[in-house]
Amino acid sequence: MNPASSTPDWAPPEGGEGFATRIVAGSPAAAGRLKAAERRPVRGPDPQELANRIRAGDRVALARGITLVESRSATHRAAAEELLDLVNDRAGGSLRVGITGVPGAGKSTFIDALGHRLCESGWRIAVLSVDPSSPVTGGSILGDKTRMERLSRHANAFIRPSPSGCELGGVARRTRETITLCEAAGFDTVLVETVGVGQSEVLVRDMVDCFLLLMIAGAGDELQGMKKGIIELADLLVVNKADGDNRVRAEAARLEFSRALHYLAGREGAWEPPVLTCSAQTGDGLDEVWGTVEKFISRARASGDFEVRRGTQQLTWLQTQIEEGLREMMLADPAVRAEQATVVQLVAAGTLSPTAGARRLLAKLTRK
Ligand SMILES: Nc1nc2c(ncn2[C@@H]2O[C@H](COP(=O)(O)OP(=O)(O)O)[C@@H](O)[C@H]2O)c(=O)[nH]1
Ligand SMILES: [Mg+2]
Repeated sequence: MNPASSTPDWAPPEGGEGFATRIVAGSPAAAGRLKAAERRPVRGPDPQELANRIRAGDRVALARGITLVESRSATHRAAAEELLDLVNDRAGGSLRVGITGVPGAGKSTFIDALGHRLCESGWRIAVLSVDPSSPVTGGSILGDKTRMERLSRHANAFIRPSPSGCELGGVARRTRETITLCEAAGFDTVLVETVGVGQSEVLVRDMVDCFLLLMIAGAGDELQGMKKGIIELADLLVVNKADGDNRVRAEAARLEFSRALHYLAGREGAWEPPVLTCSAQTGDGLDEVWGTVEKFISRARASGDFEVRRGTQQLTWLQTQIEEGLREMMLADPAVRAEQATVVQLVAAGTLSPTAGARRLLAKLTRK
């Protein structure tokens, strides 16, 4: 159970051609790779054994299980689904908190400091990051590892960055399943770090119970732009780096954000997201931040909003899984594949409309 003595949790997903195989719609090369993957079945770990070990809190097994759900090989996918079924009764047991903010806002430092406090109080914390732009072997992941150094050494913590080279939707889809595995392993709090630069926070908002936006004073237009989209998703806003000379500016930013939030329509009767300040570096304000998260959750539980939100998230997941399944069926279908090149050519040449082309390919799938 000592993280220092086991396989590092932040290790890049090992082996498996699935990781190297990116299936690109319509690409004959991709179809070839898919065929090759089918011909050479990869022997994955036994789902039942993995499930037992994960349930027992074995973090090496948890890391393997996550690698399995992240894999793109068809063989691995089947094993991953079996594994998820085997632990499904333990799903939903954690408090899931999403943390977003522009790069450099201090998310990793914040999670390290907050997570460490929570671990010291006996909580078991899993940290997942959703950052498709981070190559595992360089840049921000190594930075994150350093910045979450204290937390990564704690026996109650488990840290897992997202795999490299994944497209955004894929990362978020697997993150949802990774949350389930962490819950099966007995983690009672899952913190999901996501970069506030695009679509990822919408996807992450869809899988957490509380969504926290970490901000900094004086980030200018970047933050002003964020006001439109991300601020409206947040359940709680925190201005970080309120330390030293920056305290006054952070407090001014807090007031400004409070005012901006107040003018956002459609929040009557609902929870009005509080705006707090903290310093991830000194630890000032972190207890208040967590206290507010807990208050938000207990209010949501009392009002029934908690269950409604989780229920909606389950349905969104169902929908996503169906869409993914359909896409995979399309890509793997021999009749569709045989017709695809012709349709692509005709549409590119302007002879066939995209709508008619899509219908022609879909008809191949439905005529079974
Ligand atoms: N002064 C100060 N610096 C901080 C604080 N939190 C983070 N930083 C620094 O801000 C930089 C970016 O932090 P990081 O956690 O990597 O941000 P992320 O990109 O949002 O994960 C690092 O140099 C941190 O040391 C804070 O509360 N106060
Ligand atoms: Mg970070």
